Amino acid sequence: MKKVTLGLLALSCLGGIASADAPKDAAEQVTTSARQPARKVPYIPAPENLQAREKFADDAFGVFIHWGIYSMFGQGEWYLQNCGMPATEYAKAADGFYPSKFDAAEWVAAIKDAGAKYITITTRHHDGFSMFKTKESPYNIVEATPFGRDIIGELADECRKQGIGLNLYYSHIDWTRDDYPTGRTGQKTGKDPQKEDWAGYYKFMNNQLTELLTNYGPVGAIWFDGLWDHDQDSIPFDWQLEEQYDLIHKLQPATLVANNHHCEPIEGEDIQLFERDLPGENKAGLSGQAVSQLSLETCQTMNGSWGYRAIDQNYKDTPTLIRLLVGAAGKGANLLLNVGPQPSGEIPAKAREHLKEMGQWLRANGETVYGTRRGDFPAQEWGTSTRKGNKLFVHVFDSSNPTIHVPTPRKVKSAKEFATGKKVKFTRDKKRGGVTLTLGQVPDTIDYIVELITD
Ligand code: H79
Repeated sequence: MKKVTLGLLALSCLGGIASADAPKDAAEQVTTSARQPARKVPYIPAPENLQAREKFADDAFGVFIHWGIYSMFGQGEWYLQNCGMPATEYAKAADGFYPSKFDAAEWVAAIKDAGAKYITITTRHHDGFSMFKTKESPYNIVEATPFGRDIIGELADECRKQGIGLNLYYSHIDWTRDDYPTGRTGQKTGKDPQKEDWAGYYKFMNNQLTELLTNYGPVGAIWFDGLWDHDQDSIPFDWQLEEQYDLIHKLQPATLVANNHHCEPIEGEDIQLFERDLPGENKAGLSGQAVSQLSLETCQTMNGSWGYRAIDQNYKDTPTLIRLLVGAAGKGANLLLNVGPQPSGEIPAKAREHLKEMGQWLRANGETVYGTRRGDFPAQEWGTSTRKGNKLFVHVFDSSNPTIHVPTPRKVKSAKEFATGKKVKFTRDKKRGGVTLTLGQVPDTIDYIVELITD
């Protein structure tokens, strides 16, 4: 295995796991660091890539899909590792994978109706099972299941037909292949340590990435996950990201490279990801990293699980999800909201219901979310703000106070209720700066929106 000790870019990012949903062995405070070598050749994003970043930020809302043979066990996507069973036993599930109700057209229609502008789907998660047609391993949906269909291909076609984007999740970890050098996770799956071969595994990944970026039309983003598997190696593990990122950008210059390493962005990445927390917040313990100037995305579960977990019916209600989306937009971040389809191929009914309600809300209020950038100030106890040109949308989640202070540094010219166009009284706050809005008696709503015109 190639080990690099020179030219290390030490990125310190502290992450303590506090979430009840985090893997069991992650209960203690941990330190993670990307510790990857600096690039040899500086990364200069192509013009179409820069454009894609803006389009990505405009899109504001995507739906994440975790689906694989793990869904059949109904215990989340980490089941192979958490259960500690041999990968050979786990793999037997593939023989029974027949999602008789899978319909790409239905998925895409439901997701589009929710107001999401793109889908990010797991093409291969840490279990190592490929959900697409690949020549690189027989352990894939077309060859190893009776279903035999390339669901990534079907989804790609439908996304194109219905006019939404497709991003592809790709795991850096593999708990099944012998050639993947085992890290902090997946130590009990029976891989043969004698057969670890980083060079071989790296080639395998790059060949699969080439398939993904060649066979399915335009790919919005490649969404990596798992770098943290080797963040505590005594000799920093070199994932050879420069060559891998360059390969992606060479195959599709507009494809955004994203990596869920929980650290500050590494050169060559086009967007910055946050897991289970809004940028700058760290309640779940995976997001202590500084917020960069890149376009941002926060992924979050609709209940508490990524892959289908039968016992987890603990869904966030629709107002919470809408405020999450608006709260993300207020910080300049997209929300990537997860669903975990069932073994049948259906999206759970509760998730469908919430998506539908989000769509209803977005059809009325989407103008204050899509195409906006972060607001003029950090989130306030009453809510947040988003900006589009000279419009500042003030989003009031808690309207129990008849007046609120809006600390914008810009001069406010007018204020009106977004829903009705009715004028809203505002006075300049000479002491604190910004303006005070007099809301009066406001109906209890998910998000009371005031539109300010500023200079
Ligand atoms: O795909 C979903 C999850 O399966 C994956 N990312 C999302 C999008 C994910 N896996 N683990 N986590 C998220 C939480 C990370 C836990 C970690 Fe650790 C804590 C990584 C490093 C420290 C636990 C302890 C796992 C490895 C060591």
